[in-house]
Amino acid sequence: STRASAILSALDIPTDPIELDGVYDGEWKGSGDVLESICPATGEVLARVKSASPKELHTAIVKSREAYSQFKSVPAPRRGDIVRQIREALASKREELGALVSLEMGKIRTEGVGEVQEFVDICDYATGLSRMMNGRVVSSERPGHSILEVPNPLGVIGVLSAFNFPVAVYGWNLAISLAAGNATIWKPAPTTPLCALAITRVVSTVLERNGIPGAVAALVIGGRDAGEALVQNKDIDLGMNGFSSPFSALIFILFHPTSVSFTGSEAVGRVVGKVVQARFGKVLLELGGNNAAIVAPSADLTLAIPAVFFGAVGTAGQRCTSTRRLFLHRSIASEFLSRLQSLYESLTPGDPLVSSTLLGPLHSRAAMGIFGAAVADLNHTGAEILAGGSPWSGLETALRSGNYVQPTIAIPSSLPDTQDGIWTTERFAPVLNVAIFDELEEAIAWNNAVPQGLSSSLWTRDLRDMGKWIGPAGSDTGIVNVNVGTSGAEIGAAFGGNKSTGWGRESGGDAWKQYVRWSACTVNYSDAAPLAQGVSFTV
Ligand code: UN1
Repeated sequence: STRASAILSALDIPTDPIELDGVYDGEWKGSGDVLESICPATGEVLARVKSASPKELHTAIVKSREAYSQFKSVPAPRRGDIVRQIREALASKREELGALVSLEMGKIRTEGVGEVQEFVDICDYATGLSRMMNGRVVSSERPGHSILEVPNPLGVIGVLSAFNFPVAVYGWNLAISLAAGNATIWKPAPTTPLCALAITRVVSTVLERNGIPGAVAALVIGGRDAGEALVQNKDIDLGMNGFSSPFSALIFILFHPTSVSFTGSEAVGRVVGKVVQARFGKVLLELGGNNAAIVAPSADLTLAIPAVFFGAVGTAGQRCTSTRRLFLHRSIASEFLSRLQSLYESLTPGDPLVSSTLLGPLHSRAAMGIFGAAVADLNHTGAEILAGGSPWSGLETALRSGNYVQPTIAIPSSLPDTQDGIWTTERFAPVLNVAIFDELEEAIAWNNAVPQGLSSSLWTRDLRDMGKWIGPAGSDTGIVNVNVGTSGAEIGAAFGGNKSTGWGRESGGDAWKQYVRWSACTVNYSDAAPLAQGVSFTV
């Protein structure tokens, strides 16, 4: 369509019906299976992309290893300057890249642009970090000794990212990984190859201009096979012919893998975690969220209602931080729900590229299936459906093949502290389950009653509620907000979740410390060689 070709040509991506190379390791190539990029709003095929063959995957790993050997000796502030140049290059194409995210992933325009902004922000952060990745000097118990904690580059970082944030999540990892002196191999979700191509073009242009080997930021587009090959070091070793370990250290970032069912994300994460751990690699997991918002009696509803609306409906419910559970105090419940319902009723689905659209399509047919199954479960178990409850019909012609569903609010028949899958399973779709509480302690217990532990938010103006919420008897999630929704975290804080979310932390905070190898270096500058703990060992 002209809509698609305008966006692609603004990013110099050929729009002819040719097959695009999906591998970059310093050179562009691709001779594996062909993947299709499908527009979630219209169903049209946007492009065909040649994925990595097993041989190309191995070559990319070898080249990343070589690139790392060179890059690790580049001084960190110089690496930071390269990240700064990537930031400039991304910012100059913010609108174009944002439009591509909307076109291929399906999120609305402002969120597509916001995702590019998130990459820009983390580049700023990593540039600053490149002059601040400091270790400490520790007091030694021995005279004339110093103990230094030294961070050094780690190795090759494998990044497996999901469809829902096809730009920002890679950005978090790339920016910090580069500042830390590593090479990165990216395997994006197979359904968002164009975002990955466009980003890698921007990044590789900067690297090449600076004389840095392109394989410092390698790209291997592929499906499950490529992911497995990356995760299973053993196979790669065999193919590598003589290298003891192509990944001296390896971090795997795993968000919800595409076209895997809702149990899939945790299930696949469990496998990845075990496989990487079995060879003592490093693993960083970001798995499912099942995030709750709690509204206390003192909450300012004019803030809380739109925030819950955005948390549940924004990105069509496909953020790992999306609000999926809502616990309302009995005193405000009916007012809250009727105002929230009116907001839901005001929604009309539209082309995500049109700036007034608030509700775009789900990303894929698989996501439609997840939505359908969630709603069917609610219906079978006698839940009360307050809004939505089916796919969207009566769409304008251009969008009839799009993956549009009605955002849904339900009051399940069970209580949120049961093991009922309606409450305990992450459904990657805009379905919000509601329950009513009388005491804050009860709502906090419900918040903590699920396996996942990513994000949560409390709406209150009572300082005592806040104290409880962020304290030892409070929320057990990795992100704990007060009068701020569950989604939309800034890059400066560490992002990640506890429990079955995988305990990983990315982006800000101390996350960078995982992207380096730490050594405690004891240096003796005295003329004696005393042993620690006063041990004596003289003949
Ligand atoms: C994700 O949903 O996979 O906090 C990442 C947020 C975004 C990142 C979400 N900054 O919602």
